[in-house]
Amino acid sequence: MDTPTIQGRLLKAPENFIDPAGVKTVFQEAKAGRRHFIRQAFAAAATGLATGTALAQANPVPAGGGDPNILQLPEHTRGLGQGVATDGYGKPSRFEVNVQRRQSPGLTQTTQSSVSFAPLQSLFGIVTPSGLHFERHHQGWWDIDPSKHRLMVNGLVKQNMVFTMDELMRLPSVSRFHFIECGANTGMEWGNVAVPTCQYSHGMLSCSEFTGVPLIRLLELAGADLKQGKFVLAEGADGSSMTRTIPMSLITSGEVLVAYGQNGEMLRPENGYPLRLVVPGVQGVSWVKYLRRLEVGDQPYATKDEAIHYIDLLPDGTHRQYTGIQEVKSVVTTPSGGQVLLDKGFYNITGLAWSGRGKVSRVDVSVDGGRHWRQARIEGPSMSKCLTRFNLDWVWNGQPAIIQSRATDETGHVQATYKQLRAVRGSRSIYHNNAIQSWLVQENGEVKNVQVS
Ligand SMILES: Nc1nc2c(c(=O)[nH]1)N[C@H]1C(S)=C(S)[C@@H](COP(=O)(O)O)O[C@H]1N2
Ligand SMILES: [Mo]
Repeated sequence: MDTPTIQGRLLKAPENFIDPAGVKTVFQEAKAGRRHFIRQAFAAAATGLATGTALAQANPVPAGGGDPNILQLPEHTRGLGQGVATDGYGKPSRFEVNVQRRQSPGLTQTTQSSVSFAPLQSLFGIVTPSGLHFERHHQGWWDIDPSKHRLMVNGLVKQNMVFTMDELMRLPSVSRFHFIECGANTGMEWGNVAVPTCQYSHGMLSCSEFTGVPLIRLLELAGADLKQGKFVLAEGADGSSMTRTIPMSLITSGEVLVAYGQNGEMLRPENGYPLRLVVPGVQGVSWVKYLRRLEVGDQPYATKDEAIHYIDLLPDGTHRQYTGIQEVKSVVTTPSGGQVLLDKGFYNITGLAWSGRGKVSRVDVSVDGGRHWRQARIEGPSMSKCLTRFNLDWVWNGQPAIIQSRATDETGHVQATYKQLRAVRGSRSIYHNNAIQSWLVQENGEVKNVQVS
């Protein structure tokens, strides 16, 4: 595992880690240094004349003369900054280099059939920057030439149709914010605690503004038989032959999009450029990337990715199929596993909540392992089938604390405890684990992933 403890803010760096100016220092400064720094600055200004010589030595006299008795100013205040467009496509600050999507070593044999997890603990608000969007590929990603890409619509239609990207992009478009969560997110935690951080426990989750054409428009153009045609098969153009059955009821509601846009620009290649299906509320596998074909049919297709994969193993040994909706779920992202609270005192407990059935209506937070709950503030837009940010004020008294969040959605579904979930689903499943997550804050400030029975 590459530098496993460096996941983002509030993290203590391991001994051998050379922190360029690290986020940790920001917090240390906030704790002890800032007032001291201000006091020093004032003292220097007041004794300006007396310390004039020392300052003049430390501070070069500007070319062409000038007052040497000025405060010691940093280079970025005295010098000339960089010009525009040195980076035609901008990048994050070099100080943010530890905010990365990461793989879980040993999870898969090849990186082409693997997952990278989004660094949820380092993100603000609800939008996942496109470069940090989690990735899940069954056979590697491609950067497909959009001028050569085609989308075919066939099956129970009057007229088979083939669209070019240009043709699709001439149609009226919509833009909507939605989360995408892999059905296997949190899947490693079914039996016991397995991973250290929320990046690994919940990071197969991202949220973007997607732009595209409602799939129903394309079906109308092709004259689809919406009486007989109860399902649509979606097929990707990569070697994984990713094929999924989408129920027509989701499509006629206008929610399912054939999308080319993500956060204001074209989709990233890793996320399906130039075209992917967006199926709000439904597990990621149905969001077929490199989308090349849609077939209207009268029954589910029972493809490999729905007959034998993405199914729920139940305690009696049977499997459940076609359980694609991502039920109500939430996770506290700070404080979370791998982070370190530097001192007791005030903290903003913050996290994300979402539901595949609609809006999140309420989030409760406990700091004592579920004995008492306080209602968290839901911040900013609370949209349907979209990530929702919640915050709660908390003063840590330095004692061990177990932090949990419990979300409720607008249909009344409430997130279950592990005990409740395992009673119904067992502990050997992979998919659709939406249990309440617990983080233990230890006396030394270190935060650990734990499960409360
Ligand atoms: N064509 C194609 N579509 C695909 C996949 C794939 O491997 N190939 N993986 C699926 C799975 S399992 C998930 S969780 C999501 C992941 O989307 P992302 O890589 O944009 O995060 O894409 C889905 N669509
Ligand atoms: Mo997935």
